[in-house]
Amino acid sequence: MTREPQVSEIVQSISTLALASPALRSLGVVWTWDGLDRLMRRHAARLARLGVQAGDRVVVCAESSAAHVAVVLAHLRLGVVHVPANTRYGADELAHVIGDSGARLVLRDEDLHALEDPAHESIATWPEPPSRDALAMLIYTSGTTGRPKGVMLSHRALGANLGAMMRLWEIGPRDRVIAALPLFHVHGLGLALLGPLVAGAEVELIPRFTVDAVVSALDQGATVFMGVPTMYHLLLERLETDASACASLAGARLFTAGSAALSQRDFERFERATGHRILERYGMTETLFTLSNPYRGERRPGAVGQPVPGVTLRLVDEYGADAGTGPGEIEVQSDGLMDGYWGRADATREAFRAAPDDASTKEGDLRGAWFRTGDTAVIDAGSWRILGRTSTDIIKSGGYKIGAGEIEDVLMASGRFAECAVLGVPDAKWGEVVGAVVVLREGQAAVDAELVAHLERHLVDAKRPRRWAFVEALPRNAMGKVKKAELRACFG
Ligand code: MCA
Ligand code: AMP
Repeated sequence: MTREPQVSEIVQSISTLALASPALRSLGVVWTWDGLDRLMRRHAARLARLGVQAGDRVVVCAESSAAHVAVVLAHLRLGVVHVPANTRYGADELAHVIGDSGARLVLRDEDLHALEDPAHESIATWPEPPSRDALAMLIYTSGTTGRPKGVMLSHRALGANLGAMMRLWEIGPRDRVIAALPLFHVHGLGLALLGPLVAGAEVELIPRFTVDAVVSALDQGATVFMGVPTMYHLLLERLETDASACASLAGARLFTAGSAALSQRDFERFERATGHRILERYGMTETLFTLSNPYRGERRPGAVGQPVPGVTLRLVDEYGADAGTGPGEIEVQSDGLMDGYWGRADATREAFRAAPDDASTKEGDLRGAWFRTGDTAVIDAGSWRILGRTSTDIIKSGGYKIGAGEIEDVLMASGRFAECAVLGVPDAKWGEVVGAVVVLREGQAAVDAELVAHLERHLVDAKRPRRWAFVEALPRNAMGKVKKAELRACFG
């Protein structure tokens, strides 16, 4: 049983932690809670001057920095809804997030750095903290079709789930946790930054992941590293030729992986190089973190462990009937669950299966309903194993979730193709890369500079096709649906 946090643990802790103790390291500078609190108060004063109130959405599209962290904390403290955006978005993708969220304000790097100016006005007292049911964040995530949707995360969900994760992994004041993941997804923002800060750990911010920066932070006393499998793959390229880097990593306390499947091979290579068995866990923006290998106990390669405290999981077959130990689709009930997709009651309803004894599940009241993850798993000797996605339309590349539909729309809008299909192509470094199978319209050129420019304008780096296959026609079933599984063969 987990305890219900009274008010969001995050907000509560921030208001009592304004101490002289170190909270954050960033680019060689150590920030105490006092120092962060000063930046937070300056940001609160700016929001008040601009008339931004609790419940308003503020988009932050900026690199990781101490000022960025202070802005996140101020938003949580004030009840302003934090909406982080991918820093590499093009104008189009950013405009979608701003427009869809109805943002009152958009903050870029220069706005954040202005907070470091001591001449900036500041607030003297904080207002009442928001209620635990208040919306804390909107995090944009891709689905099978259309543009990314805003996942509504409440203070209650974040406080309960991040608190449970920190207790499970025994993260606390003795730790210095590396946050090298981007701050626009829940892995970096929630698990690597907010959870550890609230648990009293120090966080070392690495604005852009590089192997050098991570090795050096671990060499200088960082104790915990959280990464996506691609980061481990990149670290391993160094570790296997650099004994001193291995020694720097060997001294750490904990390495965790998630956001995509960690290969058994990389798990074993990492153990050989550093003596550490990477602790793999599983989660989703909509549910936060739901399965984890144990901190004390056997960490199994290729498995994601057991349900996190506060989370109930089940496996179901294609009709929604209990599938026992599987294989089946994972469905989730959890105190870390989202409140739905922002402005998308239709998509929210589709994402949940009402519990049999709660057929009257109302919009906005999702208690008792099961969230359908779209991930297939099996329970093997007490440990859950993710087998893959139920849909070929979701791709995971470098830990980023990518919807095939959004890319197909951009490809068709180029006017080059009669038809196209996008799917994930397995890749040792990225997990998957985006593959496009296309039928050229008559007289159209294949991939040239103009098409590349079109893709760069509309799609962030990770979403751009890396592999192309040109075919005469796409294979379709009797219903006219493209048989994507068959297209895998196009890429050998
Ligand atoms: C970049 N490149 C790629 C991709 N991305 N190629 C193929 N596929 C890709 N996805 C190319 C670039 O074009 C460039 O090529 C070269 O690789 C280096 O690019 P760069 O951006 O510098 O790469 P990097 O900085 O090394 O990025 C790798 C990374 C990054 C640090 C692993 O992908 C990353 O931060 N991933 C984390 C995503 C994340 O936070 N996911 C959490 C979602 P060229 O050299 O030719 O220009 S939350 C979630 O999933 C749930 C809740 C959970 O459970 O956690
Ligand atoms: P996101 O929407 O970015 O939150 O990504 C959520 C998805 O990431 C899940 O639905 C899974 O498909 C995938 N994922 C997260 N952790 C793991 C893991 N440990 N193994 C396999 N897939 C994972």
